[in-house]
Amino acid sequence: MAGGEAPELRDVLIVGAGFGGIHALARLRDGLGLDALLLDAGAGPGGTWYWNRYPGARCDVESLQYSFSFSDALQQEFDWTERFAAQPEILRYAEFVVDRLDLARSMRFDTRVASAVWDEDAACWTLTASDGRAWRARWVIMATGPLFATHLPDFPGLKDFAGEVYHTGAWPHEPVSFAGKRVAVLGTGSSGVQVSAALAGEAEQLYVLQRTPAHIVPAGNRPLGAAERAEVRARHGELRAQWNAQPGAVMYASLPPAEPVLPANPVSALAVTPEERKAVFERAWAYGGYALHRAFTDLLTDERSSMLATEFLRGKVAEIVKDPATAEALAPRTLYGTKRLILATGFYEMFNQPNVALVDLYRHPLKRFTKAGFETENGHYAVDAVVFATGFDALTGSLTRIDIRGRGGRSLKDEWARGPHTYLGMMTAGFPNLFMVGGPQSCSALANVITANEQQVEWFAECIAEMERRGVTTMEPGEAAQAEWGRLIDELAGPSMVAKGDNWYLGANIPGKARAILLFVGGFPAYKAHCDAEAARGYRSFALA
Ligand code: NA7
Repeated sequence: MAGGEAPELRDVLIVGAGFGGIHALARLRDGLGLDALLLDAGAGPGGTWYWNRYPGARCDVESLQYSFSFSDALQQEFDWTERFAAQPEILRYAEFVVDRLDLARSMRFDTRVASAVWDEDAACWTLTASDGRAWRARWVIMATGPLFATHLPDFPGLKDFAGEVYHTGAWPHEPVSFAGKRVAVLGTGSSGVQVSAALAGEAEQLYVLQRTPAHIVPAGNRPLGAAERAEVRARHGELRAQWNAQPGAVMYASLPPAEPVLPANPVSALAVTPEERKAVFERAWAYGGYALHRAFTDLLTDERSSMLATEFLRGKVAEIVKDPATAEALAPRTLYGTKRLILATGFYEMFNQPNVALVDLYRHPLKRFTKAGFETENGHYAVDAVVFATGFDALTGSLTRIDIRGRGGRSLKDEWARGPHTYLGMMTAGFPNLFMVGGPQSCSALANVITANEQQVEWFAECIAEMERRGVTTMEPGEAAQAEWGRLIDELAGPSMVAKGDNWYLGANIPGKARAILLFVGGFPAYKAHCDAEAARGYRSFALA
């Protein structure tokens, strides 16, 4: 601790100033009247939208839905300008919320929490920052986000590369110019697809390094008008209820009647003629966004139907990309729905530009980086800058990178070495009074994360209120309930495409990470029902002492 001072004592410490942490602070400080303090590694709020400020960064949930519902004032006062908001606007929204709710006075920035240690005798946590400052509190909310811990593979020769190196998930705050430069973007997940499309218009030469072709659909982004905003404001209670009844707590698109919602089709993709199927897929494609998920009922549960969606997307790539070899390499080959669908604007189209080239790492694997660029089995490419869009140690990484020690010094990282154990994705046995927002085994990253976060924050706020009413000091889930939750997580994922690919939902994107189902695949309404049932049972699955 700095200067030998005693750690500041608070009621509750919140880690992370993303949307989960912002809401937790508002709810616990202003709703429950607790002495709450929020700590964040960045210099301002926004969480993932603070760090992922790469060109082209944009949310794949519609702005009118990807926003808080807990405060009417917030819903009424912020003017979203696009159907899918870009990062600067989302960051502005986070700052607006912090300002509007007067939260900054309870936030400490430039504070990277390095450890969290439970003190058995005092029944409280000590959080220590990387610079030695420390705080103590009875409750800790880890609002560290599902997509925070960036992943940079250990590429041979990277330290020899003399050019500029960036990671989409930790983008510099100063503007970066790629004009007149030869740039490589490595990775074609959402981040790689977005940043490449943005750089294609700026870089002199853009190489897109792809290992696995992704499933990509047009976002269908467009400006939002005042009339649309006004309608959603006027009807937001009713619309929120409709959206929250969907598995992903989200609906495409949000604005009836201007743009009627494409109804989920209750028919199997296998039950129609090829012509009918193509017509339905085309309609969903034209609609944009996640409408394709709703084109048929079994795209995410039946491998044959899933492959039909892949086939449809292969055809679309061939229609758009003029060079047949490039089109073939870009066309997805794997099951639809095994990885997160990517919403793009202009990605396939940019390969028709003379300054954009695909480097197919599947056919010609990357050998090494060199001083001047990189080398594949197909030759050497000279570049001035490399942008890594190689993703995140998702869901668990932001927690296991902090040295979290529970009862008897138990290490969370060690306990989760073979996969996370939680109850409701919110608490874990042996780590009392530590709540997670957007953590593993919840439905956060498979749903509209803001809505999922809100539901969790409301749940544990009520939980803390109940502890106060009962006069108990600690709360943690029982091992049996936790084991049962783990079985449910596996069971739900069984038939789903999520369990059938090498994706970050399973930890399969990180070499050496245990493969485990990291999310509740049963949908937001079912997840919420489990949480509500636990509260209604009086938190029987928890030890309250
Ligand atoms: P993703 O979706 O995990 O994408 C990472 C990309 O990086 C993906 O194309 C990977 O190819 C590629 N990658 C990772 N490691 C390597 C190596 N070693 N060699 C070659 N290529 C590699 O991360 P994003 O940041 O794009 O998106 C994460 C989420 O953020 C997204 O789903 C949205 O929810 C927002 P691979 O497919 O593994 O062959």
